[in-house]
Amino acid sequence: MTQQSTIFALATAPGKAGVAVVRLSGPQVLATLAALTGRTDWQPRMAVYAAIRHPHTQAIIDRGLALYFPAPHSFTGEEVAELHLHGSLAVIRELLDVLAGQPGLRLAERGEFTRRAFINSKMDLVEAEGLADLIEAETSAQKTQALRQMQGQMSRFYDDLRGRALQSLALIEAYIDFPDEEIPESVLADFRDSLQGLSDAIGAQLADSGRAQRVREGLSVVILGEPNAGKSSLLNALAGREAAIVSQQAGTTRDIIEVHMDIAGYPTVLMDTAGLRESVDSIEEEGVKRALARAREADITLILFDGTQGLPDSVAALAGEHSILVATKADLGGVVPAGALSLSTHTGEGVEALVAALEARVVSFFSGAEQSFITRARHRGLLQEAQQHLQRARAEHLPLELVAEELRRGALLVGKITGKIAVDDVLGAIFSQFCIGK
Ligand SMILES: Nc1nc2c(ncn2[C@@H]2O[C@H](COP(=O)(O)OP(=O)(O)O)[C@@H](O)[C@H]2O)c(=O)[nH]1
Ligand SMILES: [Mg+2]
Repeated sequence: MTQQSTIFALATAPGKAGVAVVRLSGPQVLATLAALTGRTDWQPRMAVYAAIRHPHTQAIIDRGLALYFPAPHSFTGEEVAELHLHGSLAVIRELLDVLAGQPGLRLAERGEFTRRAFINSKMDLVEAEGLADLIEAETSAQKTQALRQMQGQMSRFYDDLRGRALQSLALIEAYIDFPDEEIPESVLADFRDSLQGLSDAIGAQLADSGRAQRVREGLSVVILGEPNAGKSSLLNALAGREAAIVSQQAGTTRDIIEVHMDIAGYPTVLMDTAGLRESVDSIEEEGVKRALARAREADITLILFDGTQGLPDSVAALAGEHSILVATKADLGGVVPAGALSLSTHTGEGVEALVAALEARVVSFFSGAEQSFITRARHRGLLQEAQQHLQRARAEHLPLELVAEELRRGALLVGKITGKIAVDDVLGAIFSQFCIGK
């Protein structure tokens, strides 16, 4: 049997800093601590101030704190140690070199600490993804959701679904095993009810407008309008920087320019698009095509028109319930139709009101997002497949053997979400998204 290697990595961001943390996990942890510090009297989770020395030359690498977390009460469930040293490039390089030279030690791969935590049942896949999201979180809503997921709120939902499916399966299998027993009608009716309930719970999540997924990825806000309507100027005004080129020359913006913004604590992706017009230029024409495609997928569209020119019918036609109509260049005068906002990026008037209107839309889109559990396309895909099997299982007059088979497949698919049924390629895809040291 090959012994599990002991892995190590810089757990803090690389670069100069006050403190750097190097983490180790695996069977050689205590031996390594002894080799580096000469000490063997480690108390669980007690920080010890020590000189960290080169094991052969005894030259001091740095002085710092060392902590020991005995298995299984550690992040990975294995023997773990942390070394808190000065965040110096030279110190870190020397320590990592020394560790690499120790027998049985090697640098961790991306996400390998978390992968080991999963293998040792410290967390399931959905919780591990929550941890990845927490590290990626930039807005407060992302942080709150990631913490909920990391602490098992989404996992409980999936575990409950799987448990209910397995219970129904057990019931059906009992009947299959005892074919001579008379099945009371009421029991079958209960069974059908519980399948219905299961399917409804999944259906409610699938029917959600993707709020939890948008918390991770950002709500899309697309700016649309004719050339020179002032779209790029507005994007820059909202972003507070010159992200897009502003020009009197029509057709300047061709590709889509994205700016990530925090609106009321929620992540949004603001997109500037090519002006909508008939074009002889094939690149611009492609830009217009992309603009319209993005607008169809957008959560919110800002429909802009030059207030001095009025709202063209072709632009008004793009407005839907997710749109905000905006007359631009208010400093030049013009008439604003009812229901539209009016602003000028040159004087700044009306920009605050637009931001307030956007905030209100964003907050209302996300309200109740904590009832929404699907945070990733991976979860949605598996849940959709599971739902298809459950719906087939509910077909009238389906032989019980086939009902059981559909239920088994449904439960299996739900199990894949949390990793109750783990497939190696799925694990690779998930843990490779982590940084080294996590
Ligand atoms: N007077 C005035 N001109 C503006 C305003 N916003 C944009 N413009 C001008 O309108 C022209 C087109 O602006 P731009 O943002 O590039 O429009 P886009 O083609 O829709 O992206 C530029 O010359 C801008 O300086 C505004 O609020 N007031
Ligand atoms: Mg533009």
